[in-house]
Amino acid sequence: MTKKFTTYLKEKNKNLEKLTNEEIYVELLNFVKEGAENKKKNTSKKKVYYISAEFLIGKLLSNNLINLGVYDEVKKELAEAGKNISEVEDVELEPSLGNGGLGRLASCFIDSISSLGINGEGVGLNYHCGLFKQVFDKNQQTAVPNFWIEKESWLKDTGISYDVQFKNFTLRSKLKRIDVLGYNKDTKNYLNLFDLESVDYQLIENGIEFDKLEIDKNLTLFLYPDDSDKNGELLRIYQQYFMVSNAAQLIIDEALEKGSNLLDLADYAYIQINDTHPSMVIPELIRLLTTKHNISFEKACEIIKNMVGYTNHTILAEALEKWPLDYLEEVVPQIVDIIKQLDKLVREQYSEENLQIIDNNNRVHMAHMDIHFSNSVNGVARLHTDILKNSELKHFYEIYPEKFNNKTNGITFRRWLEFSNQELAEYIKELIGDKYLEDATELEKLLAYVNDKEVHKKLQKIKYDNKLILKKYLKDNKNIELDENSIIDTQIKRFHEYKRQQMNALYVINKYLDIKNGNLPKRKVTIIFGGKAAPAYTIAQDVIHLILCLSELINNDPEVNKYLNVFLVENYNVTVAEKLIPASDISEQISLASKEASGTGNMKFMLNGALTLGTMDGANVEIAELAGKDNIYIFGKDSDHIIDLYEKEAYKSKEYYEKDNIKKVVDFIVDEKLVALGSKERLTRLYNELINKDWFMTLIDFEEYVKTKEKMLEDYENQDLWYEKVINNIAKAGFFSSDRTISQYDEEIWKTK
Ligand code: 26Q
Repeated sequence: MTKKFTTYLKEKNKNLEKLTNEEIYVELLNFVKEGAENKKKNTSKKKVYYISAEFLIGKLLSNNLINLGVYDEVKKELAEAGKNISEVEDVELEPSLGNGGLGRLASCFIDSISSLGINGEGVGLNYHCGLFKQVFDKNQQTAVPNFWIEKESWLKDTGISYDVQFKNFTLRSKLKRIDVLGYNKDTKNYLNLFDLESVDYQLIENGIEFDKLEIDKNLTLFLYPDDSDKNGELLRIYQQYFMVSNAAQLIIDEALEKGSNLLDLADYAYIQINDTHPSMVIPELIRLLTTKHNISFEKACEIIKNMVGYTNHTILAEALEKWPLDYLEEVVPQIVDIIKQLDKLVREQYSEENLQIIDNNNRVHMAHMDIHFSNSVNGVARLHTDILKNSELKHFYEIYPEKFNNKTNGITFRRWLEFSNQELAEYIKELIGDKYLEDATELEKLLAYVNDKEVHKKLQKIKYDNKLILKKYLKDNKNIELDENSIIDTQIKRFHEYKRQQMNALYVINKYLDIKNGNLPKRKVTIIFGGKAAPAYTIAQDVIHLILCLSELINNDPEVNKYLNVFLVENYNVTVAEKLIPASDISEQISLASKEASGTGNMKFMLNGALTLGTMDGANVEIAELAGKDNIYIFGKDSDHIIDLYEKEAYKSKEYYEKDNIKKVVDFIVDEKLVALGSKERLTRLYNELINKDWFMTLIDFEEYVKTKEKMLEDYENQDLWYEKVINNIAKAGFFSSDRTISQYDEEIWKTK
C-alpha cells in the first residue's frame, strides 16, 4: 500500500486531529478496504474450500493493517495527531462467528492460506448474533444475544445468491464476503459467509430463546442453537444443509466458469471438512452432479472421493455427530436417498457394524461417511492422530491406512505475536532480525541468548509492561483489579469437564485453606479463568459457579487476598485472549490425557513467554519435546493409562476422595462459607458429581498437579532460571506457526500448486 492514511484523509478533506475515535475507525476501515481493492484475487486453477461452522476471526482492523504492512506507520500518524491506535481498536466489535478452538484454528488457517499465496477460501454462515454473550449474575453464567454486525463493517455484499431447497420450502441465500489479506502478498482470498435476507431479531426473547420453528427467520441467527430438544436438532440440520448446499453450488459454479466439465472437478476444487458439521456436502455434491449435470452416481462418487478431506477435532463420543435418518428425512429428503446408496456401497464391501454409515438404530454417522468418501482423514496433533489410528478409528485405519495423516495445529504469529505482543515482537527483531515473520523457525536463533542475563531482564520488563496493559484493560472493561506484581496463572478455554477447570478450582481451595492455616506463599499468585459453558451443559455451569463463588470469597478476604486472587473474566473472546496471553506467566493446559485433541492456546502462551503446566495431552506432547522437559511442567497419568482405565471401567473417584488431603479440599465445595455466596443446589450437585462419578477423572491427577504447580511457583523465585526456560520456549515455538501447518495441508492433501 503506497498511500499514507493522512493523505487518504486529506483527499477526503478530513483532518485526523478533529476526528473522534469512532470516526477514525470508520475511516481506517474504508482505508483498508481501498487497500484490499488494489490486491488481485488469487485465481490459480485449483482452489481449496475450507468449510467450517465456525470462524472465530477476532477484530480485523489491526490484523489487516499489519498484513498490509502499514500498521506501524498508521500508529505513528495517529500518535502525531494525538490519537491512540488502541483506543481506535476498541471501537470495533468483535465478530461472533465462532465458539472455540476449531473456529479459531479456521481463522488462523485462512490467514496463513492467504499469506502463503495459496488459492483457498473459508466457507461458513453469517450468524447475526453468533455465539451468546456471557453475563454473570448472582455468580452464575447467563446468556444474552451478541449483536456484532454494525452498519460499517468488513462484510461486503456480492450479489451472489442460491436457492436452497428444503422439504417444505425453498430459501434464497445471500453471499457476504470478508477479504482475507495475506501478510506481505499482492493477492487476496475471501471468507464466504452465507446468509438470509429474512432473518428476524424480533424472534428473540428472554436471553437467547427464540422460536425454533420459523426457519426463514432464525436460520442464521445463532451459532449452535440449543439442541437439547428435537426442534433444536432439526434447526442444526437446517443450518448445516444451508451451509453446504450453498458451498456446493458455489464450488460447481466457480469450476464451470474456469472451464471444468465437472468430470474433472477434482482438478479445480478441494474441500476440507472441518469436523463433521459440513459433512452433508458429500451427498449434496453427489446430488448436484447426478441430478443437474447428468453424471452417473458411480462417477460422481469417484469424483468426490478425490476432492474431499476430513479433519477430526475430537474423540469425545458426544461431539461425533450421528443424525437420525428420520430427522434428515424431515428436513432434506433429497439427500436421504443418496446417503442410503452410500451406505449400501459400504455394506457391499464391509460387513462389520462399526464401519457402517447408517447404524442399527437408523442413525447416520457423519464421520463414517466422511472417512469412506474422502481421500484424507487427519487428526490435529501427533498424539491425537495416533489415538485415532490405534483406538478410536482403528477399524477404519485398518482398511484405509493411506488416508490417515497428522497435521499438528498451528497459530498465526501475525495476530498472536506481532499484534498482541508488540513490545516482545520489537525486541525479537532487535535480537535476531525480522526474518522470523516469513520463516518462524528463525526464532531458534534466540537460543544464543538463553544464558544472557541482560536478555532475561528485558523479557522480565516486557512481561511486566504487558501486565500493566492487562491491568488497565481489566479495570476499564471487566471491573477487575489486577495486581501487576503477582504471578499470573491463566486458564482460558471453553468450560468442559475434560479440560478440568474444576481441578484448578480445587487447587484454589487448597491454596486458600493453606493460607488460612498460616502457610503463606512467598509471592502473590493471581489465578485467572476465562471461558463460556454451553447453556445446556449443567456441570460446566456448576464449575463456573464454583469459581465465581471462590473468587468472591477470596478476593474479599483481607487475610487471603494479599497472597491470592481469583478472577473469572466475563465474556472471554479473542480480544480478551490477546490481552491475557502476553501478560501470563503460567499456561494451564491440564486436560485429562487423551481428551484434548490438540489445543492451540498452549501454543500462543508458549510463543508469548509463559511456561506450560500441563498433562501429556494433545499438542502439549510436542511442546514438551521441542522445548525440552526441563522447560515445561508436566504431570499426571498418560493417555495409555487413561484409555486403559476407561476400557476396564476401573476409575473410582471415591477411592481418591477418601485420601485425607483431597477429602478436605473437595468437601469445601459445600462449606457454608461458599454456600452462603451461591446456590446450594449447584454446589452440591458438583460435589456429588466429583465424588460419585467424575467421568473425566479430576481426582486422579490432583495431588501431582498441586505438587507441580508448587514447584513452578518456587522456580519462579529464581528469575534467571525462569527466563532461561522462557527463551527456550519462544525459540522453539516456530514449529507451531500455522504457516507450517498450512504448507503441510497444501503439499500433502490439497495439492493446489
Ligand atoms: C457437536 C454436536 C452437536 C452440537 C455441537 C457439536 C460441536 C460443536 C463444536 C462439536 C465440536 C465443537 C468444537 C470443537 C472444538 O473446538 N475442538 C477443538 O479443536 C481445536 C482445533 O483443532 C483443538 O485444538 C482442540 O483440542 C479441540 O477441542
